[in-house]
Amino acid sequence: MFELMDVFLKNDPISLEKDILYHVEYTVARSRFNFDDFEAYQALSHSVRDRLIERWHDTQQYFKKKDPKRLYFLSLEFLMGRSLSNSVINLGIRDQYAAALRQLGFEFEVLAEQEGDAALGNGGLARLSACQMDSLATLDYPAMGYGLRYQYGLFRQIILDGFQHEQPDYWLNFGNPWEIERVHVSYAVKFYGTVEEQILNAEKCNIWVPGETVEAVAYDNPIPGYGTRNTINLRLWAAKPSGQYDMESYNTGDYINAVVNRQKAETISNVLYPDDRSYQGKELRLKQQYFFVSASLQDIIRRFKDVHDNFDDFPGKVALQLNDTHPSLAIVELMRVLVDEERLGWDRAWDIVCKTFCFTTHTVLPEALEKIPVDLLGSLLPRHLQIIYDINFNFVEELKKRIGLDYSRLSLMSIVEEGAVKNIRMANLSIVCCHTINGVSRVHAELLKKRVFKDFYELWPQKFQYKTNGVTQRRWIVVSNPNLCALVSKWLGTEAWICNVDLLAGLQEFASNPDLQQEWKMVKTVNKMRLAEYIEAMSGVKVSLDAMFDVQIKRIHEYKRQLLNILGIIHRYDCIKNMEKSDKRKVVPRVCILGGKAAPGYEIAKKIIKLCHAVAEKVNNDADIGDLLKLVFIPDYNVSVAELVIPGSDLSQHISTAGHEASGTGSMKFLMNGCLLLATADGSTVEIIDEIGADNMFLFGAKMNEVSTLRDKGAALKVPLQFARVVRMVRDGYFGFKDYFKSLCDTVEDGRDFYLLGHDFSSYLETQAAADRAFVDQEKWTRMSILSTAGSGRFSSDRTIEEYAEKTWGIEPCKCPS
Ligand code: 26M
Repeated sequence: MFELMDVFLKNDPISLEKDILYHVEYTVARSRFNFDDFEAYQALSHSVRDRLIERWHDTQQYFKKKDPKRLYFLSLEFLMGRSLSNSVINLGIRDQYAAALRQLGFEFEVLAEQEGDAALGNGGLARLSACQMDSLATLDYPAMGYGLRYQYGLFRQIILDGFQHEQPDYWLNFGNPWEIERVHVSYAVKFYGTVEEQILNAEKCNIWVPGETVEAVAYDNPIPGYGTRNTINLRLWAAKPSGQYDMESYNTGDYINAVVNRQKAETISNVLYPDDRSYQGKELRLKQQYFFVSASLQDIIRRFKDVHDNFDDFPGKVALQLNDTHPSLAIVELMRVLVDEERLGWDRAWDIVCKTFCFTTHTVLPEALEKIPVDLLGSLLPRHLQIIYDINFNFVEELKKRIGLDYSRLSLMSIVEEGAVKNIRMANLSIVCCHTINGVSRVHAELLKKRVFKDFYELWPQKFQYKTNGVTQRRWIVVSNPNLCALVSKWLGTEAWICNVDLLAGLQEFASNPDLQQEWKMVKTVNKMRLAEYIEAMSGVKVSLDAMFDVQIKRIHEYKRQLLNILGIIHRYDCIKNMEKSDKRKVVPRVCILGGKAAPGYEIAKKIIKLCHAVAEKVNNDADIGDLLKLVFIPDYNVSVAELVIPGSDLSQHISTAGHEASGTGSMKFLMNGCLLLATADGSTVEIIDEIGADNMFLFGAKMNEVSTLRDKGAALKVPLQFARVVRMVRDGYFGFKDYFKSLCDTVEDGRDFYLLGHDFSSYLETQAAADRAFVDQEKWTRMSILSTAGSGRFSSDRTIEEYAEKTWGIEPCKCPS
């Protein structure tokens, strides 16, 4: 018999070296005497995978034994990025692996670059899920994530002649060592069909007779915590043809067609939908949502029933978190299972559902709230539509008792939107059925209460909360900025901040210390060098390390105002062009860096990308300008590009029109890395000001309470001459493509400037000038930079997750013994 410890893998460099060679030979099937970087990466990651699996098994066993209340995090999107570095750092064996690889003639960093990103998400919401999974694991919470295993992640952006083109991201091409296929964990998911009235035990009831079955197969992705044995599970579902054959078509001899049709089932999990906030009613998207929700709930209910036989215990053992409304059909599905299958009766089922679900919304735009056409839902999920109608009937009856027959309010709050096309309002459904509705920042919560969900807030004020977003310092400092990590640990005399990021505040007392300042600048310069090399390789543009690296990286959207940034760059270019030679010496050199994807159907966003390239073409090739101004667009922005760009930037821009960014999490990553922020008072920026003080950042622009008055002024709104001048340059074809840019210019002129670029332009330029002045004073700048990192503690996802655990989910840590 083995002693338990015998099966544990050893982590000293010699054992790791042997283990890597084992995987070269037997997993990758290459000769252990001859393998390249990619093969070495594959072997290395399989070796890490083994260690993850060990901890993962122990954690799942321990959770099972302890049977605590668990959190299930349902999200259609997870932007995990790369796993290798993160895993070995969280496992605490990075140095041992690096030593083992050196013996084999490889460098850890080089192999880490071989990995592609797991990009199963669009942007903020999806990366937030990934950061939160890291915190859930690190803080030992008994939690599990559920999502979809898309075969194609977010499209790859390629730029041809300055235009964005989309290419498929077939990320599984070279295998994925970070997942474990669970062929035996699979569930049948049903669609279409009819609802039949039946009599069961002398009771009339509605029974769904589905028409199509697809199989959901589990793929488990272990998520290791930092400094703990706990390794939680991210379970992603893939669609496979069902094992239930349609004998009819096989018997009629149409074998080929029968096989081809079965194969169509797989399309459900084929591709991630790019974020299109004004999208409505795509059948495949709805199928994805239900497929994922149904499989997850079957899994959760099976786990519950393994130990419990009374559903009244369900809310005490299960918290279900809806990441936006995308998984909100889970509410209806749980009702259906409890009423139709478990036969609990409506009232008991309703009580359980309401105590189990909570919902977080990630938007402020009412037009971005998800709606599903009734016809579509009725054909795909007929029984679910009935249940929604029943929920709505009860809700509206209740509401009438509370507010009387105020029909306009009743119709606004109804889950069913009447009109030419009848829709189900998924946000209303979620609010009615969840015990808690969370916003993602303080001001977001205010907007939800005062505007977006005002009527619901008046009805149920106690349901509304907020948890300001956070990001994980493990990925955004430890993995991506190892030099800063080492420096911070040296000055704080401890690595404890990696799990308790509030300790970063300890840097405040050294903010003016010349030695720290010197070392701090050194770290920044080394990171800027890496970024400069990348920029040159990607775009051929050589940039000076003395210049201020000014960065805006995020999805391209009008409200995020990349256009304001570009118009500001045109203004800067124009000023330098018209300067006396002697004045040019005073110009603070800048490298302006933009990156981000535009949704494929979002024309204006695509034009912004093209404008950026057109301006870059002119500016970068102008001999009068030289190193004083460079503009680079980094193609195919994703998580691993962010890991490279953020540590190497001096200044970052978060310049959405006030009242439009629910939170914003990019700013927090820059803040942690000591990059100064140039920002509007929007979303989480307002809270960053509270932490580091307005003097340590560059703020500008209309305030949230001014926006609607300014908008109402329309064409009467005063706009500075400089603004008119730069827009005119674009209009007149100074950067070429005159006709193409016309509609883009139209969005910001003649009273149509919805996002107030014209109004905010002067204060934007003034603030940019203030940033220039601060940069010249390197001592002041470095002090501000240190204070940014020192003040970033509140923006750790550890804090967010602890708040959720305590105030929303009611779960407690469950630490697997080491
Ligand atoms: C919609 C329809 C069809 C396909 C995809 C979508 C869709 C996908 C993602 C719509 C919105 C999606 O994400 C919204 C989002 O990322 N919101 C951001 O969430 C962050 C985390 O809370 C916040 O920091 C950002 O402010 C917010 O914009």
